[in-house]
Amino acid sequence: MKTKLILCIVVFLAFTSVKAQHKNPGKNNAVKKTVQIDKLAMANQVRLEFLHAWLGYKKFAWGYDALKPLSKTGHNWYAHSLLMTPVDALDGLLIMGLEKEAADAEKIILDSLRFNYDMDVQNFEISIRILGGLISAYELNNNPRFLELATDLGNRLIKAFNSPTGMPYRYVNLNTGKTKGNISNPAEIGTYIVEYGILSKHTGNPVYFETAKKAMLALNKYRSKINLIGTSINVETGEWTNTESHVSGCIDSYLEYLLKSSVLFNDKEMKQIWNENLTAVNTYIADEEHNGLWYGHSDMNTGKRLSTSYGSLDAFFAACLAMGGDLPRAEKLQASNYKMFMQNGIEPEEYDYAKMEAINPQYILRPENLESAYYLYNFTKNEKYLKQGQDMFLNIVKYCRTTEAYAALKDVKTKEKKDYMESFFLAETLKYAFLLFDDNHSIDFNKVIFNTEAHLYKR
Ligand code: DMJ
Repeated sequence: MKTKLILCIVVFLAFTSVKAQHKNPGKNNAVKKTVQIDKLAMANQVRLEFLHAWLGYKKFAWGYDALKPLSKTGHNWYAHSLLMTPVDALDGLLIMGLEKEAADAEKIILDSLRFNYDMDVQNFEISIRILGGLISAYELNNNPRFLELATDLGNRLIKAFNSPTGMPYRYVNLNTGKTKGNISNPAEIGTYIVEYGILSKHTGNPVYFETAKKAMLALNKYRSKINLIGTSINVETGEWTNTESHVSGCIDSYLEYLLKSSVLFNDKEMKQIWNENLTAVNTYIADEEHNGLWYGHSDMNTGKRLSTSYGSLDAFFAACLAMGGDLPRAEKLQASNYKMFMQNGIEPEEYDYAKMEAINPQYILRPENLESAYYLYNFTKNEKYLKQGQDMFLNIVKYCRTTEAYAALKDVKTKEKKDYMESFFLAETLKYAFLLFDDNHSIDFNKVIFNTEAHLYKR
């Protein structure tokens, strides 16, 4: 069983790995001479820190959704655990070659994860973390029980889409299918097509892909005359309840999934919608300030600037721009991302780029800045992105590490810690850091795609 698992991972990684040298030997020899970062040492250090955080979870919160690293206890999102941290961490453990730990994660998932609970769950979060993680686990180890779990969960979550418009409600009861939360937002409406599309591929049942796409098309119908979307919308009527447009939380991953679904499924309709949204975003949301390129907030109907607010979530957009082919803008935005991160050593949740000061000073171990450094490095091979990644990662170690794991920060200025370690710290932040430095498993973007929680799938 173990040999079979290792064999599958090796085959998967061989399938996805195209070392940069193979693609362009001349260019990469040149890069090699000037590289000052010891990538191997950095990859090893990230792996050790991943293990440190994971072992903290295991020691104090095994079986719970997440670790509270200061009180050293476990935390569940709902009445019953959905094993969020093991599911989110599993593909990272496999990619980093932490086989014994991966086996323990697999065992607890296969032994005890179940979904037949009378419990309202947030459709978006459970989809990107749990459904997304289970599908990735299935692709990595081919164990049909992961696909069974994913299909069971998908069949429960899909009931959330049962609204007059086809846009999903925010919450769904896993047992009864009863929904609630008719005021939703583009991210929670349109971040399913990657997971659902791949579930359709593996099960042969098109309903998941079709349902997710229908919701995106419904949302697209309500965009403004200038092609912008707002922050919140009623999924029953299509009426906007907040018309502020931006690329931040509540909108971010909808844009990401327009682009990723167009690539993953070669979907022309999604490609066109992505292009139209992107043009509007670059016209009305982008903001060239004295200190660089940023994306602020504007009214979706008039395009009028409402605020110069940016933040750690917005940092993902540099990766999107790069993947969409706009490297000049992507590189400019990543320069701003890095500036925001390093100003206090760690980036704040929300940042006023005109005043260059934190609006919301906390840092909850978010990945987006490292994610964008990783994408930019992959597309440009410019070693400055290795340096950015190294600086950001080492500062996270410096300020967020605890004796037993990692903790969020209440304030990036005081560095006072907060008693929570999000599962995405393992699923995304440390995975992107590892992949940035790791040469053996470097991912060829033409062969894999990441969901918004950094779970990776074959294209
Ligand atoms: C993750 O859960 C996902 O990346 C999501 O799209 C928004 N951001 C968090 C991590 O910051």
